[in-house]
Amino acid sequence: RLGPASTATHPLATAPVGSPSHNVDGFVREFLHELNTNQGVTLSASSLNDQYLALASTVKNYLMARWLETGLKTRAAKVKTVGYLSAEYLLGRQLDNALLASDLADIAEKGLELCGIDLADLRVQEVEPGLGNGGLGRLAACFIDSLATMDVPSIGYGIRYEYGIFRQTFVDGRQVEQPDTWLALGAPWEFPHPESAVQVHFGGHTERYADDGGQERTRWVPSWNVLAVPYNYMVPGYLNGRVNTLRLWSAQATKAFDLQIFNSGDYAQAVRAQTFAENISKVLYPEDSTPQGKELRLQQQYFFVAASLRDFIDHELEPGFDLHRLPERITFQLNDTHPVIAVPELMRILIDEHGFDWDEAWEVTRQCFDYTCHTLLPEALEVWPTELLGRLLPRHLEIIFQINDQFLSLVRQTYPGDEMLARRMSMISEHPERGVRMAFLATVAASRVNGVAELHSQLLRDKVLPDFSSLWPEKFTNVTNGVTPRRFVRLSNPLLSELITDTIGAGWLTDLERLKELEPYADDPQFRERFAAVKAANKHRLTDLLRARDGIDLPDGHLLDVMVKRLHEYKRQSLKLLHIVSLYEQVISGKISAADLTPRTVVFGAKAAPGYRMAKDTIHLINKVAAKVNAAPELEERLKIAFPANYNVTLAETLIPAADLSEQISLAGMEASGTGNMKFALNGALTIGTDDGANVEIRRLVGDKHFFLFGMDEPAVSALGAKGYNPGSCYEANPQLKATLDLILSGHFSDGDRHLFDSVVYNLLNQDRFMALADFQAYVDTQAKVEERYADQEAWTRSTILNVARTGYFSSDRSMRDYLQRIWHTSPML
Ligand code: GPU
Repeated sequence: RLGPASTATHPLATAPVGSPSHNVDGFVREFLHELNTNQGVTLSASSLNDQYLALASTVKNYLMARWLETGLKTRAAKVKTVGYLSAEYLLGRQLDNALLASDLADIAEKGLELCGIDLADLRVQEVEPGLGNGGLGRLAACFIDSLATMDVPSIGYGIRYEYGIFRQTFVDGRQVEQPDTWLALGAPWEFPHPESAVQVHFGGHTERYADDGGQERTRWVPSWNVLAVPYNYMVPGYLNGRVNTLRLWSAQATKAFDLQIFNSGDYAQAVRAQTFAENISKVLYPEDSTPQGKELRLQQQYFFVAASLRDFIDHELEPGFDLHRLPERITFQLNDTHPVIAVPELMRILIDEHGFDWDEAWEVTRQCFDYTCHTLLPEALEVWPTELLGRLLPRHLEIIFQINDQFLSLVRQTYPGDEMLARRMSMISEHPERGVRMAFLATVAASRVNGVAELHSQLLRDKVLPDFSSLWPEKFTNVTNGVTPRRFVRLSNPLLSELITDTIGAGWLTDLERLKELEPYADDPQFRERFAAVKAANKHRLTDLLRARDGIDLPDGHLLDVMVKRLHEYKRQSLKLLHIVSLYEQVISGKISAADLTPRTVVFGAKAAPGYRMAKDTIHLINKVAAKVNAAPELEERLKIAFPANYNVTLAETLIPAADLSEQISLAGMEASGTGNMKFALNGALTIGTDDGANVEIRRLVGDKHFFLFGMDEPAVSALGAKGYNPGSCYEANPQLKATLDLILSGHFSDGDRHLFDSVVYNLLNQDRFMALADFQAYVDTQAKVEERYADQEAWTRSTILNVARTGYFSSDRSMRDYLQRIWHTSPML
């Protein structure tokens, strides 16, 4: 920091200057001013991009006073802040959300019109910040929106990746990844603060020394460092005047690097060193629900966590604050294990830098952290090799060993003689190499550990962390995920929002349980007609988008069946595909006629992790099947597949409101929660789903009659696994399943190549870890029930209305309320 910026006593020095006038005139002035002064162009000479950037600046200017006031007010109140630590924030486009939160949407539309500009043309200029992979990153974005809307002081901390999640393209049906250059045309929403950069250290060794009082102490002597430059983003609450901060860190080489460049004479080598430092925030790891055991990834994790703790302690707290009282002022939420290195980092700060003794430091640290687990897949739990940790963060590894020793002595004290248990619970695993189990470290350190849906939290206790939940039953809790209704209802579905407000009045957007008031209207034929008209209009909106975006033509009048989520075996896109191929096979082989089919378009949207072979092969297969099915005259246009590339938040916003059927078909016990499932229900789609994740709660709320449940439940899955599952016997026993798989194996979808999809098909036949074949018949039968209901449009619409009316529970505002009560023990600052 450069020290106090000003000691001026003039009132304007401490209060923000006023906002532009909140009317069309004021808006146009501000917009033209931004265009002239920021973009350096006149209106008549401006490009669309100039106009978009000027519009973004204009909206920011309206929010600015509120942002500054929020900071002043929160600091003065000295209340507890929620520090959300997340390696991912999948934000989606910012413009519409900022317009909505500042109540400027209408004013901007009219003002721009006066300037001869269509707001819609500027919206599409924005490249969404895709700084996350999928559900986990999008959840973080929903949570910070809700915290701001609920007036909770909070800071989101994360990484400003220069390249976000890759842009997916298809070449001959195969996924090809392109870099996501989201910053290329300007980044109008961010506020870089290079002057507030903090140093983050790596490497080196530790030493013991005696302090002035003769006490033995430890210091870390690191061997290299980088600068972490904060980029602040506004997180505006909905019409409530609060604007919180999202602080994302960008890596920059330190001056020491620059000096080396100057002194060494080896210019190329020095620049390489700079590149090395700046690589840390270069790119988002495109992994989802699989850990990346890469050194750079660990560097990223420590980089953003160390910068965030430093930032909070040195810059958010008042100078001289007594860190023994830190838990009164911050509660850090660990979004999965990615930020867990924050635990030994806080211990190091307290002990090595502030002279705390071990017990004091531990007492503070464990009160400062809570941990959310987002998975049950054993292979998705991070384990960092001690060799790597020790090389990159030697002091942290020492501290982890000491936390572990202390923890294991507690275990031995509590369960004398049970050495097996102590070994099972150790944070250090010995196979296949020595490594730190980050989930165990998080569980030991955290005050509270939560799963993300009721079933998931239960399985977390029973299957992933059973020893820990016996030791500390009260530590474990559940908070079911939620989604922000501002983005995923109001902005993405304006017609439905209008209909809701028309029917039950305003106020539901911040009190989503009020959707219940729609229930009686499910029986009102006039309302049903209006509701169905909204769905039809949303389908047309999607049709227009997909034609322009992807050159895809959606047929009219089809049941729109949508499966959008990361491509993962456990999510079972392959089961959806088998259903389609089965229908197709029955028609081309003459078992049924095309007239028997309910006209249906299946939409897929899915990215595969670039290194995940099976997922990429599945994408290839879907595209190949799509090509064949879409061209088959036998189907008489009654079955279509659309697979638009590069599914992202922006596409979701148009796709979800258009959907009739939501596919949530993971193997029971595998999907921690799901959040897409909630978005679909809230937008009037019916779910076909397994008894998994938050599906369980959706079904309980909407009622069995309005949810298409199929397949094994989790106990059945476990039992089958224990008994020994043989997918081959499903194939042999089910002639239609056999015909379906045989058609793929015959080369029908691969121009006669009988081996192109061996990996996918033989995996299903021989291994099928996620038991797609076991659930095939139940799935197909339940799809027939879907078609039956769809044939009765009045009954269908009635069910969709009840889905909307009964799923207000899934607002992320409710999730935040649960976190506040069960975990953070703090309240909104009104
Ligand atoms: N999830 Br672990 C991710 O998106 N990425 C991950 O690395 C891990 C979990 C998802 C879960 O798969 C999904 O079920 C859940 O709804 C979401 O996190 C948010 O909790």
